[in-house]
Amino acid sequence: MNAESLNPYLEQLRKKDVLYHLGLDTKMDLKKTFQDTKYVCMGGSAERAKHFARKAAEKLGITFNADGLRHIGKTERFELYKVGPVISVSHGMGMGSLGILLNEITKLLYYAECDSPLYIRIGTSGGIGVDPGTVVITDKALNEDLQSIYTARTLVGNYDYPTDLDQELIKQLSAIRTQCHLIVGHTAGLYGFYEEQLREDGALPPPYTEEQILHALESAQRQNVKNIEMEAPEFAAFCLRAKIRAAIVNAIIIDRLRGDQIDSDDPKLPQYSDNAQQIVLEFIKNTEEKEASH
Ligand code: R2B
Ligand code: URA
Repeated sequence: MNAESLNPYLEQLRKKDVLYHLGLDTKMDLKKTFQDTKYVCMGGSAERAKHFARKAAEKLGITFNADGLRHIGKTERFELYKVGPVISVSHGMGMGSLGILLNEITKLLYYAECDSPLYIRIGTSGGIGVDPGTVVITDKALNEDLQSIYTARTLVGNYDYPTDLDQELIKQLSAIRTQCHLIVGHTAGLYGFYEEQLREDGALPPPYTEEQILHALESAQRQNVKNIEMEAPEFAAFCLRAKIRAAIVNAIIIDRLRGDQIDSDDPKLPQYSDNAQQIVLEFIKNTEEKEASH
């Protein structure tokens, strides 16, 4: 990790720091388990984190001992797996939850003396005029004003941070060929799923009209916003501040120009999130092969 961009107090904390939500602490041999981490892949759900860990093992030809694939730490809040150079971990939904995971996983890797891991969010999202099944690589992570800014709202005031992503990584990821449709575009990350994303199917009466919804979605579409989710600005801003190379790869699971409801009986739903995972798996495999041949 890039120590200069992290909290100088960590060196003192190293003696005893509890990574409470991960169920890990600095009394454990973090170096042994995590020092060789090269890719930290995260998404909302624990089930998808486990699925990705299994797929990563298959892709990299890693076999397990008799107890099979086991999570590390506790699973009350997040679920974390380590497979070769890959951490696969869930971050829950939204920027509140993601922020906790980003802080604790980054401290973990700092304590483990891990060199320069790459962070990739592999998530789901609602498309704007984009078909379900498509995968979007984010080139700009935008807030609700469609600006490349993440605002940390604190008790002493608000702090704005830029959300620039690694353009080289975007290029590398968008060159990956799988059977799914892959596009590059802007992603808006909002603080809620229902009202903030202009849904009409929340529990409370929507304060906006259908005309306003359509106007806002179409205006975002004209500004190259391809999808909407709940984590992009914080993820991008955190990684930029910490000098961690990072990318966001989201599957589209619904086109918001066609409705609000995600059909959980749709047999294609698991395939949609698999599409995003496959691109990242292919990227990891290619990177590993390239490095091995040098
Ligand atoms: C996408 O999906 C989740 C909400 O269903 C949220 O974590 C997100 O960004
Ligand atoms: N995740 C979101 O945040 N919004 C959607 O519409 C779909 C997935």
